[in-house]
Amino acid sequence: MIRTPICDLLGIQYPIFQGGMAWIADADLAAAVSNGGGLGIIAAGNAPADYVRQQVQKAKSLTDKPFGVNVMLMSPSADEVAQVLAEEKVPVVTTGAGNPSKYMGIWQEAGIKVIPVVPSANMGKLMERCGATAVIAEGGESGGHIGEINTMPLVPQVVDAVSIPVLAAGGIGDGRGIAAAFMLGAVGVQVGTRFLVAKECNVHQNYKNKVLKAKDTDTITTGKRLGHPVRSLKTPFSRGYAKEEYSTISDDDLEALAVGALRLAAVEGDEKRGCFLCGEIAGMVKKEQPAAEIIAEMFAQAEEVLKGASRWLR
Ligand code: TUI
Repeated sequence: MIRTPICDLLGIQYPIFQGGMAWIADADLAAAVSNGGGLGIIAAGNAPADYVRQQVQKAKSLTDKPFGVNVMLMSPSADEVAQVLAEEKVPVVTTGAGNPSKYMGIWQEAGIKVIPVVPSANMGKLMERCGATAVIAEGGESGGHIGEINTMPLVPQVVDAVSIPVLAAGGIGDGRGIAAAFMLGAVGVQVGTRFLVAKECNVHQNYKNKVLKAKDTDTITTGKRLGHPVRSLKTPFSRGYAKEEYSTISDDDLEALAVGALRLAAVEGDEKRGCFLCGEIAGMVKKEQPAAEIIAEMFAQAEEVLKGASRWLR
């Protein structure tokens, strides 16, 4: 069985976090992942603080295992959400799309373990100095908002830069990816895209079907011009946005094009106007299955891979 220091630190069975996917990762998915032995994570995304509190309370009713909440730091509700998480004393907070240092004090006072996503070694160092319990080094292969460096070079450079545990994210879709993350010095992984098709994931069925049908070359990154690159499936929306990005359109009009597109994909399943965030491992996602089964299958494969890894040695 694979156990690493992050398992003891957080009280989880398998060293795997489910990515906090905005508009998608709710209490049902988070509780299923936590009950399956990983760390389930509720995504706050752009949601108001009341919604986040309600989801946290629901997760507490669905699992007695630790779970986390992801704070999307560009959200207009980030301040209120941060306060609610301190009041609710959630076990773990992860953060994305920014620098969470202004909230570290209130979270630490509440006994919360803070695990920020970092896109660079420097950001990892900064988070360690602010008191982070661990960091998630997320490479550009992942879905959603991405940094500039990919997982293979990012993880070892973050590992070398900090003394706290590092989890690897971006491009991890099966047990081979988990084994590779360990080789890079990570103590665990965060996986988003594979959990999109978990039975307990309440995303629209059209979204699941699109991920199940997608192949390796079916994602695209857009949003670089406005400084917020995002990886999503190639769809009429993302292709149209990509075209406009290099047209004479104003920044304001470009930004307006994307408003509401995540909700249209996740909630309405709108295949024309929705933005279907998805990582590069899309082609490795083969079937809908319970979250617990996804976790068990990934770690069984990782163990096999790690046992066989020495076969190339002479
Ligand atoms: O946050 C994510 N992925 C996301 S957030 C999201 S919602 C969204 N909606 C509209 C526009 C943009 C996003 C969808 N997907 N992943 C974690 C992540 N964090 N990736 C990269 C970063 C990051 C980037 C810069 C973390 C810190 C950072 O620091 C910059 C600074 O402030 O110094």
